[in-house]
Amino acid sequence: MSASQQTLERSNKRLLKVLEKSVVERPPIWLMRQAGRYLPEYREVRKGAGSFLELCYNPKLAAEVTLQPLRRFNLDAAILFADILLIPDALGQKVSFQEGEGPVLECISSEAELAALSLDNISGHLAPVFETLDRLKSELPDHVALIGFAGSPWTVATYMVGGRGSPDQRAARIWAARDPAGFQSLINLVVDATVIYLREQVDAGAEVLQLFDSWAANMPTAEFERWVIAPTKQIVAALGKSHPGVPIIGFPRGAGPAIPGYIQGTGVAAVGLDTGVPRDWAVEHVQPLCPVQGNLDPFALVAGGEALEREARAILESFKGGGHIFNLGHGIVPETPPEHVADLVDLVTSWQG
Ligand code: 1CP
Repeated sequence: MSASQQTLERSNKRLLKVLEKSVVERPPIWLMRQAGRYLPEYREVRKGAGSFLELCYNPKLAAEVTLQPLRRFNLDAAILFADILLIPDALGQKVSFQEGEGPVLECISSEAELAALSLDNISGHLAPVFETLDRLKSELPDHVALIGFAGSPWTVATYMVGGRGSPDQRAARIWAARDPAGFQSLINLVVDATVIYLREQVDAGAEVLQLFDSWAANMPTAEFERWVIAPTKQIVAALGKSHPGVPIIGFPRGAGPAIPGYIQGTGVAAVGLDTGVPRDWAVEHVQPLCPVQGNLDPFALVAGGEALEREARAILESFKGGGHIFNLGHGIVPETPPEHVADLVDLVTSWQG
């Protein structure tokens, strides 16, 4: 493909345009967890797929559930159907998903236990994910961008150490405080695995990457710099070297006033804002640094009607002066009526700022 064709192809995609800092007439929209249990057709595929991990490692079905929301809604991006916990699984840690309970992992609590994990089979183990991307590449409409993703090392490590999601990530926080050098070895391993994983996602067709740092809240400044910013910076730099021009969206959920330092310290191309970030503050302190994504309360999407319309319009108005990608402040919850998603997508795609 010639350079001019490449430019043409990219320029069809509103999400890529915003990430390249071009001006667009309305923001692109995609939604975190746009594939998932709120869609009856997802529940149907999920029932027949075996375990949740089996669904993630089945390229045909994973591609199918990635495409389901795009058949219903006029979204500007598809996000690979996978999970942030495929990395510990690929490293050799036992991961399972308990029905109605979320993920359960066999905990790692010391540097010695890291010896059981290995980078050797990352690519082989995750090959089905790359095949999912390869299938999606040829099936997406021209204007739809393909997003790959991984968890950020800190968030992935909180699950590896704690064995499950927790409100305060205490197991990882305590290990990091008690034995920073040992915990650093775990973070380094996850950084290396994530770089391999994301590089192969791009080779397989991902055009944008997102790093989910779901548990980046409430960290003391020095810990935030060491465990959130530094590993993210390493990943951004490594991808920038091997795959220049592929934008990475960082989502340090709950980081609040640390967000500007996160952007400057990591070099991410855009940043996700959770629902708690005040918009006026973000317009002044975040949007001048990079495009912003998100902020809509997932529960406004459950409520629908006037509450949804009011919130969505307020976000569109707030961010219309700079780079903006419309999204939620966290993932769609299972009780969301799909009709409300249709209403939201109609509102955003017909909006004329
Ligand atoms: O049975 C089911 O269907 C399980 C529900 C589910 C789904 C649909 C899980 C279990 N993971 C996923 C897919 C998923 N996970 C995607 C797919 C793409 C899309 O957005 O449509 C993505 C991007 C993720 C990312 C992910 N997994 C995160 C980061 C985002 C976030 O929500 O904060 C996290 C923390 C996970 C772990 C995880 N996987 C699943 C659950 C229930 C959880 C969270 C558990 C907890 O609260 O700690």
